[in-house]
Amino acid sequence: PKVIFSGIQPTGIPHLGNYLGALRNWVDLQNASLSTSDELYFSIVGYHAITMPQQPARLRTERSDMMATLLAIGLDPHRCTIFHQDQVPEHTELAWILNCITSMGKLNRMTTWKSKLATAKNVSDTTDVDDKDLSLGLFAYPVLQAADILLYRATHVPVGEDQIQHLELSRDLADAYNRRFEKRFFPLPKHIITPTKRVLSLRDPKSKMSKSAPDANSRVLITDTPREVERKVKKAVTDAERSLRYDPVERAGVSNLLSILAALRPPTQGNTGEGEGEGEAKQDAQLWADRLNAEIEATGASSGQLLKATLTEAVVETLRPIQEELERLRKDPGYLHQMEQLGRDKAQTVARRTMSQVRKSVGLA
Ligand code: AQP
Repeated sequence: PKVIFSGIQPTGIPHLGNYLGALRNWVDLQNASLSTSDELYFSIVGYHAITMPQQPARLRTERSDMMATLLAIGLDPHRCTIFHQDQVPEHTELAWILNCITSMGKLNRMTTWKSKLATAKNVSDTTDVDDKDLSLGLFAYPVLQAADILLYRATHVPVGEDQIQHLELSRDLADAYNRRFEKRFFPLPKHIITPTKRVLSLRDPKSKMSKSAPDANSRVLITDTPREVERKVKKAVTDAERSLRYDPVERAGVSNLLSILAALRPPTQGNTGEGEGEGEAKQDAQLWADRLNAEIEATGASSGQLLKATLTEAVVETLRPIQEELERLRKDPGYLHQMEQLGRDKAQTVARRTMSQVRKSVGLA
């Protein structure tokens, strides 16, 4: 059986990229696990959230909001272990041990680190900014992520495309640990990628949709009201061509909207999006383009307007039940607290078992 682990930072309300690239896939995996004995761990990674400057009061709210969100999208705390990483201190203990077998050179090559470094250089008016301005914690971020995964001896990790390099590092570290301390102790985790592995910014379809992008119109949050969704989708970058075509190179804006639409409403019957490959995802986006083109032909509608109206409706419909459930859960802090305890206890049992073996193998107490 598989052991599946994935995490999300409590750094704000998830956007459609987080939802389609990761969270919805978690629910699909949970539902698929009904007929298997796969184990599922989904973690809210508070220790990762403090690698960038953070306000304590805000972090507190966002931690519990994220727990409510995970329940609202349909994760079942009795079928999965849903927990706060920062309630299980073994994560930092294993991270330390892994830090000691990770080379600085390897971390220096991580693209997420390099892009944070580039951003830090851009926003500073001095030319000699370097890694002094970013924290050691941010540099070691992927090692903590490896510790999260390995602590549960996970075999599979569902993530978006931006995390593939980090997952390769987890595999390298598992292998390095096994060679040095105990043969075959950690499985080498594999990634599971969703067909919508990279949702792009609505305003700048060259970059990914991201929580930290300064333009709030670049992302749809899962708590956005129908009016906000409509407004943001209306402002999305498209082009002036009469018909639609899925062409991510030449028509990035239109193609991004088509793939979001196809992910939310798979055009082929019986197609749930589950277990789908990249090929089918492209095909689905093109099928939507064909369907809308037929309507453009018949009615003379503008391609951009029709695509945006259809997408708005699909987003609003997808988000409605999630938002209703989220509202209900936010009013019930007692239940959320209870679910946090449940998750922590389940995670801790496994984490303690792994660490006691790790300490022994490494030669520690
Ligand atoms: N645009 C995206 N498309 C597909 N998947 C995405 N993920 C993030 N953005 C996209 C996936 O979401 C999961 C949670 O990631 P996280 O908690 O690390 O969130 P994040 O990366 O902090 O979210 P952002 O928006 O990317 O924040 P920034 O860019 O501000 O740091 C992961 O599985 C990730 O792959």
